[in-house]
Parts: sequence; structure tokens; C-alpha cells
Amino acid sequence: HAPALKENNYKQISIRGIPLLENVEEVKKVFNRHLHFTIVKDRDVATDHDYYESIAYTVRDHLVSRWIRTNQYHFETDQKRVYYLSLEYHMGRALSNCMINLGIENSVDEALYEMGLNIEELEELESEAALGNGGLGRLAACYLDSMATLGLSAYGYGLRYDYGIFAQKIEDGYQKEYPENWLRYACPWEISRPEFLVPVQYYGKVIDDKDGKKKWVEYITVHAMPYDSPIPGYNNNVVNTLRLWSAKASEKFNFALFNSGDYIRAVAEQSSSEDITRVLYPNDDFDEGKILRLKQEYFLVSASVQDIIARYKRSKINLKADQQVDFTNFPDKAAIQLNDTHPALSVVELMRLLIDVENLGWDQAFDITKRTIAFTNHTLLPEALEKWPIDMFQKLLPRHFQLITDINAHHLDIVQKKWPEDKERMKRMTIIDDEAKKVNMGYLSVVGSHAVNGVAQMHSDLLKSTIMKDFYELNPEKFQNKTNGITPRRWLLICNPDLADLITTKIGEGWITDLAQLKQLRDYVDDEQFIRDIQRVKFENKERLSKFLKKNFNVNINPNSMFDVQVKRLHEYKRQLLNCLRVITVYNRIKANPDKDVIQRTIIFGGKAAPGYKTAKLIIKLICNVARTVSEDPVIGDRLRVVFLENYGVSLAEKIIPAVDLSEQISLAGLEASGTSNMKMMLNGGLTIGTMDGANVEICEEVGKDNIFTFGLTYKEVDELREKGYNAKDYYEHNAELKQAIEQIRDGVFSPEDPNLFSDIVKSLLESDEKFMLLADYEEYMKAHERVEQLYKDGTEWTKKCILNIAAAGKFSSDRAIREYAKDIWNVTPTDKKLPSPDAGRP
Ligand code: KOT
Repeated sequence: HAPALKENNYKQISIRGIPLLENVEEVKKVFNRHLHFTIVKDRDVATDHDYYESIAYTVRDHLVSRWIRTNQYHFETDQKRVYYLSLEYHMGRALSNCMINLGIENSVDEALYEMGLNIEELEELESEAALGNGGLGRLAACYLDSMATLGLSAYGYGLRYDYGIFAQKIEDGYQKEYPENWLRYACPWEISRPEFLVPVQYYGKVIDDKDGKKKWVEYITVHAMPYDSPIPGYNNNVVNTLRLWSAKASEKFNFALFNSGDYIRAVAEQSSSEDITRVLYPNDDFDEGKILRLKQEYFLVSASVQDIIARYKRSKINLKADQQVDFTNFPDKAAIQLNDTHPALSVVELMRLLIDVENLGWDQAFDITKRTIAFTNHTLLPEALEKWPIDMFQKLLPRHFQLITDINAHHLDIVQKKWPEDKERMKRMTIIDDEAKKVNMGYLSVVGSHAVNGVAQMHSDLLKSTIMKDFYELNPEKFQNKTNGITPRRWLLICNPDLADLITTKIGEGWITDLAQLKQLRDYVDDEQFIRDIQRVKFENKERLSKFLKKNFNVNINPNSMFDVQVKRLHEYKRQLLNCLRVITVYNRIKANPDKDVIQRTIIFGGKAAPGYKTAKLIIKLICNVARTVSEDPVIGDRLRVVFLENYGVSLAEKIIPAVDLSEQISLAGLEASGTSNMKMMLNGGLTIGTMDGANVEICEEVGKDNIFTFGLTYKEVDELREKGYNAKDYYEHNAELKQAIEQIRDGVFSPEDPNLFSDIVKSLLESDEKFMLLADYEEYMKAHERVEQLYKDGTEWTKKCILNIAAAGKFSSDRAIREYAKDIWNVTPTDKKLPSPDAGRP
């Protein structure tokens, strides 16, 4: 191509394989066939979205035989299967991911180009599957990618919400939520499987059957309809499955009405049971405790566990068994991983199916259950820990309540044997709290599984010393750490192709599936040409982001300034407000000293607040108002620019992360279990300014403390300060700049039209029990930023540290994390062998 193309179509030029002419011709043919036969349009009437769909179907065609083959292979080899259960999957767009993992992106690019279409524009038309809130849902998506890439026989199970996370608009500085109908156009990636419909039961009662067995009767039934999506591994011909369940009314549901002749009403009322999978609860790190959420959790669990058992029964191991299936080997053939407590009912559902349906004895059923299930905890925040009211639980799931009662009795019996005199301990450890009238899902998850893990070393340690201390003392062997990771495919190869190419020219492409190889980049830390290339790539990424923001949001930012970025869910513990106080101070300093030479900064915020989270929404408004004040102030010029980006999610992250200079990771120590945006920014050459919290601790270990800006209280200091009594007013009185910033908020400097608008924020900041101790870390945070500024003035020194950060990011690959789960929890073996390509014979 002519070099001029590069700017609009930068993926065109890549070292990742030159398209073969015959592939290009084939792609064009298939594309045209889909436009004609699948979309049923001709060129005169086809829309851009039709072109997107045609290319999506074309790419999907390349997946199909690999997908079928993978299933055949898994049946033939009958290796142990891994089942990942999660209420959230924040997948993002599929098209570019599929092309890259199949290695066909260059042919597709070329074919579209020859037909006068632009792949990057078409990619933007895909609505993203945003079936998650934040880190927890995105982690599930990264793990699916790694499990496929490592050749595991792995399945994701989740819910197919009609509405995923809401679309965020910022109107007059306020967050507004809009429904995001991601299924408005049919989704080309999913295949419905009505033949595998599964019944899920609710309500009713339990009676004693003649043969002394418990029988659940008079329940209502809702059907779970599976929708399968392909999960391609990287360049290994593996295509695993993500199975999402959608609620379908059962005709029996309104049997009475149907029979009474009220046919129209009976059909109309079916929709109420289909509400179960209507919408994702938009809370991150927070449990709302609504019955509809409990219905969702059971819906996922019941459908999935029945499906898992059905697959076990159909498996090779049972081929010879004609009548009675032997469940002894079930834990050797299935591992179920719980993504937090949200699918914790798996423990009881597996028990119920083994006992009531498969006729196993209680002890054997419990042994099998524990050996099958493992549990990942993602948060210590008390408001996020699920506890269901006994009444609600018992009414909705009467048989499960009985089984939990049995499990609890069994569990407390063991506790009593170990600590005979310790009544207090028994009270603390009960799964069913009769005083609070709650069922503790965290405790149920620990008792019902053989492994429990946190998501970063520090978090796993805190789990053992705080909320799960008693359980750790009971079963120390269960507790593990599995530090989170991110997939290097989406978070470097796809989102930052120029950096990926640059790295590959130096160290080859092994890093794509073995991220630890990045450490070879250390050899080039003094290579002047490499330093300049890294700088160029970062600058071009910043330019690209600037243009995108200009075009789509009419936001102006200057790519020559430092991009200082905090993008993540809005939550008080993440302390976006501390960043905001810092911004106000920087503003005040420029005003006070307009002639001083300072570096130009663009401070970027982005993130959604839960719709019911008043304080978080007010913080968004404050940031927006500060941004407005700064931009309207003629003294400031281009030295400081503050922007709040609308609708942060996976797709926007893919554009922002490659452009980050400085990564803000400033939670109060002890509260961010891991964090994963910290890893994404590091991998893309951003430097971290952060507290010693979550995975920041390990980032610091990997890169060395000279190559990261750490500040603030350690967890231990937070603990001691809380013990001694945190006094916000002390900090306020003793730091003039801090005092000034807070007074400006209080006096309406940022909200002249309504001077009291932020009074709640001011009040809470100064309370002595302010939970997130913002003021305690302010001064050190400001000093850390001065170190940042100092370093940034020396472009070469800064870039060397960027290189060292990229080189040290290897540990944070989700491939590493999944290898650890595979070895220490699931007992399965990853492979780097490729499956035979689809044109080879049947396995
Ligand atoms: C809790 C309740 C509902 C929805 C989400 C949560 C949740 C999210 N709990 N923890 N998380 C985050 O999980 C990420 C992945 O492990 C972590 O990196 C992050 O620190 C957690 O806050």
C-alpha cells in the first residue's frame, strides 16, 4: 500500500504474516456469499452494519470446523473438564479477537481493503458483550482466552442478560444511565441450542417420600435456553465454548390459566419468568440482596450443574454403564470454579442432584462436591459479601435450605470436635446465622470446596488473617493465592499493534503465549533507537486517542502532554476523590505561580458509578465541574486539562490503555483485592503511581521500587491508624494546600450556580471515621507526583523506565495465572500442542 494509508488504516502494515493471495480471494467470495444468502442484501441497499455482519459471518465460518473438532477431541480424549461459573463476563468485541487468534486478520484486512471497505470502521459497529461490571467480569473473559490458548478442556457458564451494563452518558456533569440493547441486531457469534433446554425449579415445598427420601414438590419451572459462543485459543486450532443461559417460560408455568381458557393472559404472563435474565445488576463490589438476583444466581447454577452432570453421563467413562452411572470418578472428570460467591449455590445444587436425583448417600455426595468445587474470593469489603435472608432463601429454595442446614450441622460438628469449649468460635463460624437470620454464602463456599483463593498475594494473606481467619485455622491446606492476570492477546497484541510489532522485531513473537519472555527487552534499555521507537509508538497512540476523542466526544486533548489516567469503576475506596483533590491543588499552584515552568498534563478519568450509589455519582459531578473550571480559566492555558470520559468499558479501554503515560492506582491499602487495569497499563508502557495495595505490591516487586511511584500508608499503618483513631481534621489543619482545596469545594468555587452542591463530600472528608482516609495520604501523594514530574522532564529516563515496566509485566499474564489454577487447584495439564488443523482427518 501507499504509505499515506497507514494513518487511517494502521493495522494494514504489520509483520504478522503477509496475506496469501488465495486466502484474500476466498475471503472476498465468502463475504459476498454471506451478504447475499445470510444478510439478504445487495450492494445498493447494504448498510455498513450489513457489511460488519457479513465479515463477522465470514470469520465465524473459519471458527466452525475448529469448534466442532475441539468438541470431538474433548469427547475422544475425555480429559478432566474445567467449568468456570460466573455471573459476569465482560467479553468486549469478538471480531478482531477471532481474526487475530485464527491468524486471518491480514487476509481479511486486505480483502476488505480491495473491496473498498475499512476493517477498523466495521469493527466499531459491533456492539460489545458487556455482561459485567468491572474487574471481576473482565477477569472471567481473560481466563476463558487463556484456558483456550493453553488447550484446556474448559467451559464458561454464565447468563445471557438482554441488557448488560448500562450505557453511561454525562449530561451537565451528571451520570445518566441508558439501557444498552446489545442484542438489537442479532449477534452473529452466538448459537442457540433449544435442544438442550434445561428446567430450573423455584418455590414449592419438600415432603417426605414413601421410601424415606426428600421430595421437592409444587415448584414452578422456568426453562434455561443455552446460547453458545466460541472462545478461540491463540493459534492452536482450539475453540472452546462459553455457554450463556437465557430464561424461557415453561408452558406448564401458566397451566391453570391455559386450562381456564384465558389463553391470551397465560401467554402474556410468560414474560414475567423470562425477566430472570433480563438485566445485569450494575453493582461492583456491592451486594444489593434482591430476590431477583438470588433467582439469577440459582438459574445459572442449576442449569449449569445439570448440564455438567449430563455431560459426565454422556462421557466416555460412562459409555459402558447402561443403567447406574458411577459418580466415584466425578471429581477426576470435572472441576467447578466459583467466580466469587455469586454461583455459591453450586455446592448445594450438586448435593441435591447427587442425593435426590442420582440416589447417592449424603457423605459420598458431600465428598464428591468438595473435591469438585473450588472458590475464588475477590473482595474483603463487608458490603459486598453475600448474605441472604433466611426467609427469602427458604421460600425460594426450600430443598436447598434443608441441605445447607445439614451441611452446617456437619461443619459445626467438626468445629466443635476441634475446639470443644469454644462457643464463640462456633457462633462466628456458622453458615446459617440464626440471630441475624442470614445465610452466609462466603462460608458456604469455603465449607463446600477443597480450595479457596484470593486474587493477589496481599489479598490472599488478608483473607486468612481477617474475614476467613477461623476457616483458615480449621483448614489451612485449603487456602491459596492466585494473583490475577490479563490476556496479552487483547491487552497488547490487539489493542496496541505498533508496540506489539516493535517488541516482536526485538525478541520475536514468543511473548504472545509466554509473556515472561518480555524480560529480554531489558537488553535494549540503553538502545537509543529502541528508546526513540518506543517514544514514537506511545506518541502515535496518544495522537490516535486524541483524534478518536475529538471525533466521537468532541473532547480536545493535546498529545504532547502527559496522559495521567485513572479509569476504573467509581468507588469511594478507589479514591478518585483523592485524585480530584490533587487536580485542584495542581490548578491552584499554576494560578499562584503562572510563570513557573511546569509539564503539560492531561488528567483523564473514566468509569461508571452504580446507579444507586449517590456519593460516587456526586464525585463524578465534582470531577466534571473541576474540569470545567480548569478549562474555562485563561491563566491555565495548555498546562492542565481535565477530562471525564463517558462510558468507560472494554472497547474504550482498548483505545485508552495504549496511550497511558501514568497509571493511577491509589486505593486505600487493604481494599483493592488485586486490580487489573494496573497490569494493562504497565504492559503498555505506563508507569504506575500507586499505594501498596492489591497487585500493586507485586508490580513493585517485579519492576523494582525505582521504577514505580509508590506512596501512602501501608496496610499495617492503616490498621494502626484506625486503632489509634484517624483524625481527618489534623491533616486538614496542617496542610495549607489541602485546606485550600477543600475550602474551595465547600465555598462553591466549582459550583457557583449551587454553592452547596458538594457539601456532603466536604462533610464526609472531614469526618473522623471517614473510611478511606483520603486526607492521610494526600501529602505523600502530592510528593509522589512531584517525583513523576521531575522524571517526565527527562524524556529518555522516563522511557527507559517504560521499557523496564514492559519488560517486567510478564508475571501478569492470565496464562501464568491459569497455569497455576490448572496445577494447584484443577489438576489438569496445559499443552502447547496444536490441535490438528480443520482440513486434517477426524481425531
Ligand atoms: C462483588 C460483588 C458484585 C460484583 C462484583 C464484585 C467484585 C468485584 N468483587 N471484587 N471485584 C473485583 O475483582 C477484580 C478481579 O479479581 C479485582 O481485581 C478487584 O480488585 C476487585 O474489586
